[in-house]
Amino acid sequence: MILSSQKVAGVSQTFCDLRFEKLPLDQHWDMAGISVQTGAVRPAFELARALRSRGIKVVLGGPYVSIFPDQCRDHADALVIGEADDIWRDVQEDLLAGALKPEYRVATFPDLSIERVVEKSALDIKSYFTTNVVQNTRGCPFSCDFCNVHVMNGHRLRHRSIPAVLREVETFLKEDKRIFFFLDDTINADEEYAEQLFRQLEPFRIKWVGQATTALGEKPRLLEAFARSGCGALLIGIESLNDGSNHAHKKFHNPAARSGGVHQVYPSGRDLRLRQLHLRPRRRHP
Ligand code: B12
Ligand code: SF4
Repeated sequence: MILSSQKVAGVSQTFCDLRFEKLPLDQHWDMAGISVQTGAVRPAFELARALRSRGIKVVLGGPYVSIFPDQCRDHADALVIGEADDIWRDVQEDLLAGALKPEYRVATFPDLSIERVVEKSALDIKSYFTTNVVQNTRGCPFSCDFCNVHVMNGHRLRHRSIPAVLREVETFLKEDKRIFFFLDDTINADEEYAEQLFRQLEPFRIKWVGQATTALGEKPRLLEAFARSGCGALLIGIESLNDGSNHAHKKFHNPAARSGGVHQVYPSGRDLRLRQLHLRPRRRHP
């Protein structure tokens, strides 16, 4: 959605979600961009080969490409290394000019406080459980050694402006009234920002899910703001209840000692699983 909203005159973009669509290989495009996650490297490279054998230029981007560009070079005409929000336009312009470069490396993390309007026009809305996916912040202050987010998006939390998020929610609601997924890796990482944002989201009367840490259990004001703004569930990553194991993997939040906090967040004590906890806020739209 973010990249297909970066429009260049003379270029039209279509989107194919390979999770449930088959790529119509009988059609011709000048270029195909493939988003590569680590678990999908092999099919991504196979697809790249098939497209290139048909004379279609292939650009690879996404987490795997940004972290392991050397492993990807042979499989693409161009690589985009890093967050492509501002560089995708350059790639399209170079394609038009017949001057595609082998590598586009994003020098600095995009400044998220600059408003970039995100459109859903490339999506077939009815094919999804919801298309209301919104990212308020990017980056992660933590350094869990099994995770690429802090490598790919940096340790500093970058925020979108609250008015820009509110405008996006308002616009998205016109096309799709279903639940929102706030994609932030830790929705409570900046508690002040989160409280302000979710208090201002209350009037929209949305339902939403997100990802949080157990620190939330010790923040009743923030929890209340989440509940009142329509929070239906939060995913919390608890890889182990053994702090020795957690610390060996540089995971220091969600410690076992905070299980009291977890009970505060989850008063029913139900739905406790090792990887995810589902939050049931006590009050919703009183
Ligand atoms: C939301 C989310 C999901 C949702 C997606 C919902 C939806 N409809 O969008 C769900 C729950 C379905 C999901 C599932 C999975 N996810 Co997930 N998910 C995320 C999360 C939290 C946000 C993704 C996102 O939208 N980010 C915001 C956008 C702006 O960032 P981005 O995707 O990186 O894209 C930027 C750049 O990478 C680049 N870029 C990306 N693609 C491309 C393509 C081209 C051509 C170009 C030029 C540039 C480019 O430009 C973009 C703009 O800056 C990320 C963590 C994160 N912070 O990114 C994990 C993450 C992407 N998920 C991950 C994983 C492992 C999975 C699963 C495999 C989990 C599993 N075991 O089932 C599945 C895979 C599903 C699938 N087949 O795609 C990993 C990937 C790790 C890796 N090294 O590849 C991540 C990074 C989390 C982590 N660190 O573990 N996920
Ligand atoms: S807190 Fe989450 S996003 Fe941040 S480094 Fe750890 S696992 Fe990754």
